[in-house]
Amino acid sequence: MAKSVLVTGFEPFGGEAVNASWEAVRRLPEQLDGWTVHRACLPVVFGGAAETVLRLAGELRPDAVVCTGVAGGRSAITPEMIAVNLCDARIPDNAGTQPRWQPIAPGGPDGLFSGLPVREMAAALRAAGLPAALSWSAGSYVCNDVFYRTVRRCREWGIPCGFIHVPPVTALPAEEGARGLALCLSCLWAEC
Ligand code: PCA
Repeated sequence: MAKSVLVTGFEPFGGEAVNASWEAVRRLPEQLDGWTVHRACLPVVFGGAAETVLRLAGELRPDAVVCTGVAGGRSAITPEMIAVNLCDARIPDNAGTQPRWQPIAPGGPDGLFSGLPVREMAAALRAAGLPAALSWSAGSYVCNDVFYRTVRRCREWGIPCGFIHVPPVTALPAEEGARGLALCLSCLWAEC
């Protein structure tokens, strides 16, 4: 059977009309280098976003999971290196919840490294002329929450999982975001 990857973006939040992550993900082809690319748009909701990814992953049984979100203020595509066990929301999520300084998983590890080949991804992006940098922090909002929860579960399942932030569409057009994500996915095949 063809290998597959589940790639997610997010719905808009914080009063924005679009979310660059879903704008990039929805432009990805359904087939890439012989892999099936399953695409999904997640709600910007603490806990609920990760539940959606993990439910889909349970149904689709992909060989890898790559979650993406928009990072306001960044101008480069940034594979995230580490998820932290902390929720601290500057603004409420789309369900109106605003956790402050709370662990995601009480008693869980403080940090979890990405299971993606993040250095290779950043190098591939740069080689293709796209702005790229490694990031040490996905923040403490819903993106980090999804990152932490999905990496933790995917480790149990034995499949690579991680998170990539993209810039807003005003800083990088969605077509370029999609081109960048496709390049990142190409780095994954060697890992699966
Ligand atoms: N970015 C937010 C949540 C959803 C998104 O696209 C974040 O960085 O946490």
